[in-house]
Amino acid sequence: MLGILASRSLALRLPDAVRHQSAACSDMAKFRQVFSSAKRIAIITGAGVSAESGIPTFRGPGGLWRTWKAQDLARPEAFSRNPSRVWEFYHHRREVTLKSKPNAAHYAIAECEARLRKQGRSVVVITQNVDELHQQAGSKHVLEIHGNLFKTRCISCGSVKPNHHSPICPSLLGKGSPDPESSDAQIDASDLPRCEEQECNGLLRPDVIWFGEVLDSNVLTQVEKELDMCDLCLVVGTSSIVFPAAMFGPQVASRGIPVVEFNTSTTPKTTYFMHHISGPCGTTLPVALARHESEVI
Ligand code: BJW
Ligand code: ZN
Repeated sequence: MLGILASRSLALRLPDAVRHQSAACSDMAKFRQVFSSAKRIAIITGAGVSAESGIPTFRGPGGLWRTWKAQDLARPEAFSRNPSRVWEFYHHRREVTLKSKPNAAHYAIAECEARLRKQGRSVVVITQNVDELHQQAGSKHVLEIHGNLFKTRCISCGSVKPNHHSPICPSLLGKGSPDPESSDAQIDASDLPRCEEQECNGLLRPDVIWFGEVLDSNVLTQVEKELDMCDLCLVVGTSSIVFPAAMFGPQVASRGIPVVEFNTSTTPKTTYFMHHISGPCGTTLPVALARHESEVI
């Protein structure tokens, strides 16, 4: 009794940062407990997982390109109106991403998947990211719900092709500076990336999902299946404000399944989840997903 009173009065006197830290520690301990018995783990990721690889998040520092927010450029109307500007934006992001490497969070997820597979358990990554860093880290089961920066789609014939060229076309060489003082390169559409299918020559666009566009129905069907089957769900480095991904975690939580958020901040969905583990996921995930003492292999 005295012990409880003492720890309560101590907690009252603790500065906020220390109190949050101790809450985070106990959430980590609780996470490790549910993790040890989970058989099917779904990991939903967002831009925060790649932040420590040097790729700016959409809504954090460095999220503006020149004076535009992602939602100004990542939409079909922006591409119809000014394909040159939108290609400059994507060319810049492709170049930044090509120079980036997976970080400790990507590796922790990939290593966890490989280890658990040997135990007859599974991990699926449901990512909003378009940077391929999960695959580069070694994750095998990845569902890319917002497409891929290194694939192009022809707006005439629909052909989708992988493309890692740097630059993607000669006219974009040296273009795409994010500096707000830079002006548009105003590249003629005939010099932007074009389709190489026989006799097509249609304009190519990045094979990503823009605002107002529907997600690939095959991918969504697989996502639904995984969300229905999982017995533990992690929501990592996403602001949880873009639909439909914003609802994936709450949807799993509504089945009574533990959902744990890993983020540097709380989000509008934090209150739906069983635990929130605060901090950069390059630090928290390696601890969270490390081999548990109960694992036999
Ligand atoms: C860290 C960290 C560290 C940082 N460690 N954490 C229902 C209601 C209202 C609106 C809609 C609705 N349904 C559909 C809509 C419209 C729209 C939408 O959601 N709008 C909202 C803004 C309200 N959705 C759509 O249009 C979607 N389509 C759709 O639903 O079709 C049907 C339909 C259409 C229209 C009407 C109704 C139905 C398509 C969405 C496509 C999103 N596309 C983009 C661009 C992809 C291509 C590209 O990369 O250019 O996807 S937008 C951008 O946001 C990108 C991201 O994947 C997505 C999510 O961002 P994310 O990953 O969460 O990043 P941030 O920056 O927001 O957050 C980073 C987080 O990390 C933060 O929380 C940090 O704290 C944290 N962090 N460092 C841990 N080290
Ligand atoms: Zn074509």
